[in-house]
Amino acid sequence: MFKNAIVRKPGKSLLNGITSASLGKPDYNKASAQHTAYVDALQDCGVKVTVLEANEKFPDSVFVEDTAVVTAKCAIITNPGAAGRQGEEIEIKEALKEFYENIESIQAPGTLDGGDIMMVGGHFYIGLSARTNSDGAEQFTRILEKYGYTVSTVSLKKVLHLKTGLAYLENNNLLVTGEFVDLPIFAKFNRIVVDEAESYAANSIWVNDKVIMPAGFEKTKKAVTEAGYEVLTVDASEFRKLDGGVSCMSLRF
Ligand code: CIR
Repeated sequence: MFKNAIVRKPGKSLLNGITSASLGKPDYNKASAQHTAYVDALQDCGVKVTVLEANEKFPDSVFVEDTAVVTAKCAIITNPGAAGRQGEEIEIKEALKEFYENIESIQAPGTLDGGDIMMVGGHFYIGLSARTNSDGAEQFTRILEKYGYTVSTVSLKKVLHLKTGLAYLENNNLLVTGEFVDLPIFAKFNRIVVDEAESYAANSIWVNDKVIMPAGFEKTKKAVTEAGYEVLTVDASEFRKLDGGVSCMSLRF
């Protein structure tokens, strides 16, 4: 169960965030309201949410998930893979000091984005992507092994991050879409396959037996509900314009 979450408010500089989508510029006021509703949803799942103020210097800093990986035994501060995002992790480290004695870091030339890490109990899947390089993955592996955790790597072909297309919902249930659907490495899970048309909904999060999903993906919502979860939906349209989703906007631990 998670007790805490850390989020950062979006700044007005959000408009200049990195994107590969062609959905237009995010609307700051809408994004702000959506972020507030997202925090409410996390609170509805029973976690205490630390809300950091916006950092205008970093347009993508609302996507805190990429700056750290938080486990039961340690926090690992990343070296984000996008040059323009390097530095976001500094304030996150300060915030995590309140909660963690063991804080580790990924060092250059290693890069790693938290969005590429999926935790399944004591096992961590690492996506090798345009953001997470093999040096970053190796450093991450050495750190985790020190704490008794195990890892596997998965090479990404199409999507930005591993968790763009996957969400572990506990109880062996895996929400999965696109390039990950038929990978043998995920065959042991009860796979809830998300249609290509709803692929954005694969970026959802399990929080204390509830699942927070983006609004507007009824087929996936029905499948997750039928798997036994209470589903909370939040409008994430403004963050989708920057390739971000509901997992990207919090650290949960
Ligand atoms: C980026 O390209 O870094 C941001 N615009 C989106 C980050 C999304 N984060 C995530 O999937 N964990």
